[in-house]
Parts: sequence; structure tokens; C-alpha cells
Amino acid sequence: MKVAVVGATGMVGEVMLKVLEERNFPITELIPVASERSIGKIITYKGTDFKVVGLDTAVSMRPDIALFSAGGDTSLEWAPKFAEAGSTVVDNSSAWRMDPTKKLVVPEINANELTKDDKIIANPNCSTIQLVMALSPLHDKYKMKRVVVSTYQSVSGTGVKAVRQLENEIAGIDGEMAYPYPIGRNALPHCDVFQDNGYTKEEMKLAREPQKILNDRTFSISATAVRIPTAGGHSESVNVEFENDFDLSDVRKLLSETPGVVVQDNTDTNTYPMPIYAHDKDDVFVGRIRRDETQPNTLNMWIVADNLRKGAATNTIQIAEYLVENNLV
Ligand code: A2P
Ligand code: 11C
Repeated sequence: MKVAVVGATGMVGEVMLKVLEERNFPITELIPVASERSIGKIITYKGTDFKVVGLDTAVSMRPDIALFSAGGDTSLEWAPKFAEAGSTVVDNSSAWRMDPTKKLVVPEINANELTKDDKIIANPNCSTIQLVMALSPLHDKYKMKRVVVSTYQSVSGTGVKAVRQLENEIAGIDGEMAYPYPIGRNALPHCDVFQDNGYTKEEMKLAREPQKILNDRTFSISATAVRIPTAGGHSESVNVEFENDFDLSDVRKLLSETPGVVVQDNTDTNTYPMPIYAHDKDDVFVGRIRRDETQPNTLNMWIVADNLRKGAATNTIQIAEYLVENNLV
């Protein structure tokens, strides 16, 4: 496979290259792509040096697969050009996610919807992916009615500038600000931009993307997204009301048998998911599983995953793997 990584010099792009290498993705030619200012930079992949090229050059090289993580505007403009040239695009931006003509895919849940005709495939938002990974098996068994989720999101979700802001604050250096306020020793109830309805764009992604992935609009999700000074992963406090009652031990068993989900749940040993543990891992970690004692058929749990891995790069590459394994490219 001739594979282009668009945004190869960015935070997610770098993790994509690492994950492609780790998983030994079948690459015959790698095409690292970034903005004009990075053209000619060297990217080393499996010990070989590759020169970064611009988007025009990359399209003319007609990659089989183009993995995009260079922001929504770049995807909106360039994904169709790659698709026209015959490439299959897997896009990590928010550009195409809610487009009814595009599939929004978490491979463990709905990769079977993919066909050869899907030339632009959307990768969900990081906080959505870890949420649906845990909700999907429970929904299949107990049928969700309503979910209330509060997130505790890593600065790495915002990008390099935000990681640097936190590092500068810790080191006591005045530098460029990615957020309107300090993030160290703080919590900002503000991820992505505010919308007319008073919610942020991140909160609306959490409300809408799971319905599309699970192909079911009979449940609703209400979200509050908060940025906190962690770097290794996003955490989520989740309250789920089901149609049907459940047994807590069955819930634990079901989640622990779900591929890609790891249950870490033992209050006797202080075992629960945390970003410092999830960092650099591909699984979604679930713990603090307990019954909501205030209303029937309702569960509380805590979900943590590395937002740059399963939340972005790994999920994108799993989609590409599915395409290759099923001769869809
Ligand atoms: P560059 O490094 O040349 O700016 P992050 O999300 O970490 O900020 O990274 C964004 C990635 O997307 C980088 O690789 C960046 O390249 C790339 N990028 C940003 N804007 C464009 C653009 N207009 N065309 C191509 N690549 C872009
Ligand atoms: C965050 N979820 O942590 C974002 C990052 O729609 O792909 C990814 C934004 C997106 O701020």
C-alpha cells in the first residue's frame, strides 16, 4: 500500500506514524504530508528517511490510502481531491463526521458498514470513541435511554500549543497561550468553541456522534466537556439509564469480554482507570462501575483512554487495516 499521512508533523500525525510502525501496516511507500512550511523536512519511518511533501504533490502521487489529521479546513478542501485521484481517505477531523453520505467508524462496532465505494471515511472525536467503546456492548444488552457524561480532557487534545502552555506554566515561563486562561492548577469548562445553544462543539460531538455510530437515535446524550491539566488521556464520568435492569457482575463480565475494553475495577486495591496508566496504550479502560442508587436501571462508570491513540491515530489505522484486510482499497 502507498500510504499518505496528511499532518505527519502534527501531534496526531506523529502518533499515526508510530502506530503504523508498531502494527507493521503493509506500507510499500510512505508519503508524509504537511503544510508549505514543512516541505523538505525529514521524517524517519522504520529507519528510512522520507521527505515531507505538500498536498498537491501528494495527490499527484495517487496514494492508495490517505490518513488525514491536519484540521477540518484541510480535510474539507483536500479529501475530495485525494478521493478523486483514487485514494481512500480516512479523516480524523470533524469535517465529514455528520455528513450523511459519509460513514463514521469505530471498527469494533461498525466497520462492517464499509464498502469499496466509501472514499472518505470519518474517524470520530476522541472523547466519543472511548465513550461508545464502553456503551456499545451495554446498549446491545440493556438498551440505553439516556446518558449524562462529564469529561476531563487532556491538553494534548488541543494540540502542541496547549501542551506547551502547560509545560511553560509548570516551568514558570511566560509563553503563548492556547487557552483564554491558565490551565495548570485549573479546570476549564470549555473544550472547542461555544455554539448558539450554550454548549461547546465538543459537547455536541459527544451528543450526536454516538447515535450515528450505533445507528440508533432512540437514546439521548447530555455532555459537559472540561479541560484539565493532564497530558496522557481523556477521562469521562458517565451515568447511563437503561430500559432494562442489569446485574453489576454481568456488566463487568460483558465489558471485560469486549475487545479493546479493559476493566480496572477493584475498590479494595484502589484499582481504577487513570490517564497516567492509559497513556500510550490502545485499550479503553473502564472502572468505578456501580449502580446509581437514585433511580432504576441506571449505572455510573469512569472511562479513560489515550486520546491520541484509540481516540485518534489507532482508530484511524484500525479502519485502514479493515479496508486492506477486506480488499476494500
Ligand atoms: P505543519 O507542521 O507544517 O504546520 P497539530 O494538530 O499538532 O497542530 O498538527 C497539524 C498538522 O497539520 C501538522 O502536520 C501541520 O503541518 C498540518 N497542517 C496544518 N495546516 C495545513 C495545511 N494547510 N496544509 C497541509 N498540512 C497542514
Ligand atoms: C479535544 N476532542 O480534546 C478534541 C480534539 O474533533 O477531532 C479532537 C477534535 C476533533 O479537544
